[in-house]
Amino acid sequence: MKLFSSPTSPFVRKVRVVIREKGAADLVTEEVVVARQDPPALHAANPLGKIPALVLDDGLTLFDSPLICEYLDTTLPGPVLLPAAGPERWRVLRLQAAADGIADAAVAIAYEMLRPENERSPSWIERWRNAVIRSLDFLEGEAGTSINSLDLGHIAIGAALGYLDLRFGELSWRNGRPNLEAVFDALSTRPSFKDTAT
Ligand SMILES: N[C@@H](CCC(=O)N[C@@H](CS)C(=O)NCC(=O)O)C(=O)O
Repeated sequence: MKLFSSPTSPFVRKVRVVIREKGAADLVTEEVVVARQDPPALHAANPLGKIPALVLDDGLTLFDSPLICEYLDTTLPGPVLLPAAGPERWRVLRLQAAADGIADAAVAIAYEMLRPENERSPSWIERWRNAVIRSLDFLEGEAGTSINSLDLGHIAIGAALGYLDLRFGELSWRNGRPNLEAVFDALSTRPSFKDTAT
């Protein structure tokens, strides 16, 4: 399999952590691309032009990180990261959706900041920032305080918080969120997270 990748994308990191937690690093080669430069090979794999995109050995391409993570979790041996059915499945997917939403809003702000200052929208930046803060508070109440059994929700949370550390240190997401900090600290000790840190 080939993964279109980037060392800083939170969505790619989620996939790279899943690959490592499944013990499958040897099965996946990575091609680092800059999605905003529109490489044709990425467009062939994902018409949306976004990373991550996964090319399977039979040529089928998968994109959008939740789909890629579910494919890897379902088809690879190793610990189950997304329960197949029942309330636990919806709990994990809900946490992943909130964490991915934080990453989406943070990436949108980062892209906006790349534009010339007179083209930026302060009101959109403020709206995305508020979404990040509300969702951090939501996760503080929902994500628990420790990791008994690692799941895709934890992995998505770790990837989103790691991205905030990388790009938005001034947001100080740890302030007033001891539960999230404890979960993040526990994740950060895992080889899968250490190996994919930037
Ligand atoms: N919903 C997508 C989001 C992926 C995404 O936004 N990736 C960014 C990099 S962090 C990207 O490739 N952006 C390029 C673009 O928007 O043109 C997923 O979960 O995979």
